[in-house]
Amino acid sequence: MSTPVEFEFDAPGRDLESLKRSIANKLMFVVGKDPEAARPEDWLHAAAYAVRDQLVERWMTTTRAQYAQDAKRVYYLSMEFLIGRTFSNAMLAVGLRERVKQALADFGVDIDAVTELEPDAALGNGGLGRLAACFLDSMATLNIPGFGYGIRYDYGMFKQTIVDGRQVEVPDYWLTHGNPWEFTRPEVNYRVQFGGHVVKEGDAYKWVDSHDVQAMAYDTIIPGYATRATNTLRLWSAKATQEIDLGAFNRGNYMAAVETKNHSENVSRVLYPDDSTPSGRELRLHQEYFFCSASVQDLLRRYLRTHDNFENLPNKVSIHLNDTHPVLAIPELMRLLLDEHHLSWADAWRLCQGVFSYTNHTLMHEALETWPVEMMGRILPRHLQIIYDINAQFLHQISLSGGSPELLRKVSLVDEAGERRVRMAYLAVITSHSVNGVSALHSELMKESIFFDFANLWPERFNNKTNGITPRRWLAQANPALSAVLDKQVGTGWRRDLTQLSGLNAVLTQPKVIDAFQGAKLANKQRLAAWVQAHMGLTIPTDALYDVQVKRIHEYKRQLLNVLHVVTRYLRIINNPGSVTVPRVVVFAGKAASAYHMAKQIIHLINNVASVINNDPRVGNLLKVVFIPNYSVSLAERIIPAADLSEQISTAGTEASGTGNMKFALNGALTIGTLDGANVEILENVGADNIFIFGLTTPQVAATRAAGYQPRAIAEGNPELNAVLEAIRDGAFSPDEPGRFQSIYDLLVNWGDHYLLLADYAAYIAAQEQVDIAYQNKEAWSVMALRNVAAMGPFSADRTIGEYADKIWKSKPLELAS
Ligand code: B1N
Repeated sequence: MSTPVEFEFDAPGRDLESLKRSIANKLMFVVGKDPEAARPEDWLHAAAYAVRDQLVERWMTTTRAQYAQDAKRVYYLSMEFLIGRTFSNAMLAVGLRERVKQALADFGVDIDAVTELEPDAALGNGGLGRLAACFLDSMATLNIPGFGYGIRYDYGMFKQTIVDGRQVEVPDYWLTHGNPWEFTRPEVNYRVQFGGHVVKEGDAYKWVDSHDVQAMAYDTIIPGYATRATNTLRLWSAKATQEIDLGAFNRGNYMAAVETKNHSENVSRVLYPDDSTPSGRELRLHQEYFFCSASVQDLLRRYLRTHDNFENLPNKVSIHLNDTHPVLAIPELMRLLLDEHHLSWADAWRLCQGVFSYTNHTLMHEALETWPVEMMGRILPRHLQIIYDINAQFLHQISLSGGSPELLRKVSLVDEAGERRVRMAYLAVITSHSVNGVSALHSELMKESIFFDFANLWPERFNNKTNGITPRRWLAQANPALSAVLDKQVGTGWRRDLTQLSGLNAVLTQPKVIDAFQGAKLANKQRLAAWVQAHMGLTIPTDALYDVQVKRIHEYKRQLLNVLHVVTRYLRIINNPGSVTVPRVVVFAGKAASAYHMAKQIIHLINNVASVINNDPRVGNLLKVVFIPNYSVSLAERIIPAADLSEQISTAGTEASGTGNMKFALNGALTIGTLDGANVEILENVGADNIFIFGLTTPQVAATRAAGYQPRAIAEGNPELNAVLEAIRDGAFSPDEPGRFQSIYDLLVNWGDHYLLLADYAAYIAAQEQVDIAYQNKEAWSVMALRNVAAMGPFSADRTIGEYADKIWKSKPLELAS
């Protein structure tokens, strides 16, 4: 780095008067508003800039320390970062929430009202994107020098509206009012090439005649909690290399002149709304390469500021691949090392193996990304060559060590069956020094299924890192009521060391603790009920059991199984009055991928079931069903703290981990769930008496399928189930169109019920009956819930990131003066 510059500046003051002056200044000089005319959004922006100032100095201190200590940097490459809102989180991190609240109040502004105006940064679909956001929070909090790299989508996850019970997608242009948290970096930009072809000049390869797009950086500060460390999330936006096509412009065709520009800039326009499935479209491949190329160029440039050769790259750089979406970073790093920096193949390959590590997030076969060779050759001709070369060397090595032709075919990077396709997960596994799954069960299954042959070849490469969640957002911020109870009982240290919650075990049977817990839960139900009333015009009781399933809508997650229970309960209430005594509010929320027809049918069914049940006078407050539209991080923060029961009911072996399961338990909900994903570890930590486990295990699922599963026989053998299915089929919930849900009936009864809902139905209903019995003893229930809270220490993302840092990245915390 250059010689330090002597520089005077006013450190942003933290006292009330300084904050007020800062907010007033921001309103006038940055937002450009007269306080007389300022709208609530303007106050939000002014306050956001004032809070951001508190982070900037830390940010620079951290960067300087990284250079001074020549620290190893971790680059977390992810197509998705599901950040949510930033204002509250930033205030929490710098410990200024109460003072900012007071400052705003002194201007007559209600902090809660303006907080609600901030749009979510919804640059992700679901669990994978939210995990990336939790990881950034934990890396900063643990002083790990980390950078997130991703795409600054103009349009994030679509907004879900419900029209006549159906999902309708609306674009999410989240940048309408500007984004006060980002720093635009027009000077940080890289050329990203597409198309063209490769020419050989002597021994060297040149990629020519490409059409190019510029990647331009936008930086967001990621604060650590109660530390001076901050990290950076750098998101790339596509800019045309040429503003306009001068040729076309001069010929007088203005529209054609700007068309190319629009075309280039489409690369970062919109997030693909598919969760747990690949989209396989050409624009997606452009997006993946776009951000990989910019990120790898950027991190190499940073490395070369302080190093004059690449020998130290693996000691100074870790590149983590969040699923296969960023796997093109591998051939891109190879290309840059070979073609731009003229390293030998052997050196370049050794360096790649030293820097890359990979996390797998799903086993579902249809979810594994592959790209047609034809498409990749057309868009990324040099990368396809490099992939071929990697494959040739790898297959050669396998055959030298006695691999059969059959094995070679199975492990090849190119799937030759049908249209030839590149298997991105295999490229990740072959290159990475570490391959991890996201829960103990998933990591085992990963070795037995999709990576079986590779786990035989390199057992030492495979490991588990069970997911975690940040306690800052998911407890301190989302649930102030419960946080206050915990602070009183175990102190405030759990925010940085979640295992301190185990201190609850010593006090959780005391009546005053139980009372306080119940008070917090009630307050959270009231907060949710008020939202449902205000936004949906629906009244829900606050003395009922809140039974909640919020997550993406997917057949494997089995929202339909939950519906089968709801309808069972409904039929019991009307056919057998008095048989159901525990009032429930069943809450659903979640988005369906826009092209996923069956998931959309499920949403339609839930809404139709809700309107029939909610309007049936025989039911009253015994059962209410709510589908909350447009599930998001900020809605999760409102819904999860209000839950009593957490639905985690995926078919065993399908949910890689789940992280919602952890959020609910941390907020004092009991889980009803299968032995799937991280539910297994939640069970181990809370104990079998404090969770409702039901259903087939993973081996039983396999055995059931292998034995020739007959869902129709199950339906016919269970009159109550049969009545439920027939009610759905015959239009009890769609009287205006009785055949509407025939396809759902068929899915379960006639088309094989792939996810074994009917096989698990009886066990699920029995578990729900146990829930009712348990809930009738409110004290005992609260004690069980508190035991869950007390046991959530291991599910902090700080634990997860600590393990990644130690075992995979070998990165050390930065030393910062406090
Ligand atoms: O990743 C989460 C896990 O907790 C969930 O169990 C898992 O389903 C989720 C393609 C995915 N796996 N795969 C995806 C997302 C977007 C996409 O385009 C796949 N998401 C998961 C965190 O480990």
